[in-house]
Amino acid sequence: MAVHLRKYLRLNKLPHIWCPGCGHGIILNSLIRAIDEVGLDQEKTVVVSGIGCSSRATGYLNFNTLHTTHGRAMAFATGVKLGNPDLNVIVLSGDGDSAAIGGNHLIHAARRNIDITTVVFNNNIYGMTSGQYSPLTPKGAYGTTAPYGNVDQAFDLCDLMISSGASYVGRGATYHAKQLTTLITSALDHKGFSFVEGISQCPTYYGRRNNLKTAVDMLQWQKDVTIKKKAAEKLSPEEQQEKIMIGELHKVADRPEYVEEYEKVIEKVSKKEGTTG
Ligand SMILES: Cc1ncc(C[n+]2csc(CCOP(=O)(O)OP(=O)(O)O)c2C)c(N)n1
Ligand code: SF4
Repeated sequence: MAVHLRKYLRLNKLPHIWCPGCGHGIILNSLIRAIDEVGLDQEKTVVVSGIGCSSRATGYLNFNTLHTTHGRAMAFATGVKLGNPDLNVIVLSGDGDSAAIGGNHLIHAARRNIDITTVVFNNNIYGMTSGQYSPLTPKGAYGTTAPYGNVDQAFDLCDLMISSGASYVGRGATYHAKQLTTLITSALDHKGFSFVEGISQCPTYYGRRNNLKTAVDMLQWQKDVTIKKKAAEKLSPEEQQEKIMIGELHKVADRPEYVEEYEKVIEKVSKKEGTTG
């Protein structure tokens, strides 16, 4: 890692505990580079995570960090942002953490368009608890709780975020680490709820069960299956079904932001009650 980026890490917490070949470190690297690019003030930045391999990231980041309970990162983050709107608030979460137990918090944060940036580390599985299937495990894929193939239809979490009201949505992958950095940079720059899904690899649990035995196999799979948004637009709907679209998927600049809306109400009521000058 470049020397000037070391200040963003708690070096005394390293080496990290992620398995060899895990993609989560690549997403952390992209996040750090994006934070540096945007020039966020370390003292004014709060990073919140839930529980899971992905959520270990807050342990390594040298910011104000909250490692909260499973699925509740967004609820804590919403409280932090409303308590002090001057803070930059970032949520880091796994696909299980954000889309299963934390699913309601996530869609309501998007609905409110609160100025929080969320990065979901999507390894398609519950990594920390040894490979149970998650809402993002593809139909037919294997997990410890899907030994004969998952029968559930997976969420497209980016589509869910767009329809819930998120004003910035992007999807990247660890294979395309530079693009992932660019997406997180744009998300951090964006005012309103910004969401980036980072496709990550878990060779230990997802890979081994799905005939992708090594991290290299998993990265090759990402390379084969992902397609940039512009290129995808040239494909038929059937061909698109076979691919995972990456890039900036959605951006609107004019949706009212939640904290600002909330503050307008406070100002109006304060004037009425005569509690402001
Ligand atoms: C309330 C509660 N339920 C279940 C658990 C057990 N648990 C810990 S991590 C985890 C899943 C993590 O998976 P994911 O969010 O996909 O992240 P990953 O580990 O794959 O990065 C679960 C179910 C818990 N800690 N708390
Ligand atoms: S179990 Fe999977 S997600 Fe967790 S650290 Fe290992 S490779 Fe990464």
